[in-house]
Amino acid sequence: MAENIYLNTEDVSKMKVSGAVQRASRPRRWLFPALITGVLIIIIIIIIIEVWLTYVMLRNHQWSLEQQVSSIRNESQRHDQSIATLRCGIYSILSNDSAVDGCCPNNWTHSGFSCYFFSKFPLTWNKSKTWCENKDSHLVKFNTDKEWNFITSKTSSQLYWIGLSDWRTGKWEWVDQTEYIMDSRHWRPGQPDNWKDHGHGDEGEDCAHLITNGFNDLCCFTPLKFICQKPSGRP
Ligand SMILES: [Ca+2]
Ligand SMILES: [Ca+2]
Repeated sequence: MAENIYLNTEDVSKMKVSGAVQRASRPRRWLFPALITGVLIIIIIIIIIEVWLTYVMLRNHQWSLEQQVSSIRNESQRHDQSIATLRCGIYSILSNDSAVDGCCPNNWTHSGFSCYFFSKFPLTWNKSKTWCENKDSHLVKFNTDKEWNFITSKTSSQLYWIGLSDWRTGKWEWVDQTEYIMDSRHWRPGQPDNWKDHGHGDEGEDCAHLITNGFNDLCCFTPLKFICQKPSGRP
């Protein structure tokens, strides 16, 4: 009997010790998962910060490159203008005619610092662009109100491709990839509408043309007349 009492006391003692060990080890069971979770959270935060810093760095780099491209483009335009002026001066001397009208080629119209070609034949927007480039010019850009008034006075209600599109980036830009700042006064009511039922694939309308004092976006594959522009030799 005494032995049983002794054994029971011993068991109770062991159970107390076991309980104490379990209570002592319970925090350790949570410690490892908590540590892993903490480390993972820190790693995720570091990755997010690195991705964000890389994004900011790339954006700054892109902005810097765009500024350089813009600067080079402006320099190129000034260069083209200087060449046109020089060529016009030489032509004036050789022809002994000081009143050469802007030194524009035959069938081109002079206004301000530009020569304009109003085509009498239709091409798609891309072919129009290439046609102009082959004549050392580009599809027309509208830089000033004076230019707008001159060109719209010449085109009346006819449709002409101009150097404006959104097929490359989804944003409207000039043909030399310079930014176009949306001016709703120059667009026909409700345009641009990117209409998609034109039957030339799933793309919307990505090229702009001029019609009766306003722009409309149209499927680029549509053949239209077009307007080219290049620097004149003198204003
Ligand atoms: Ca479009
Ligand atoms: Ca449209």
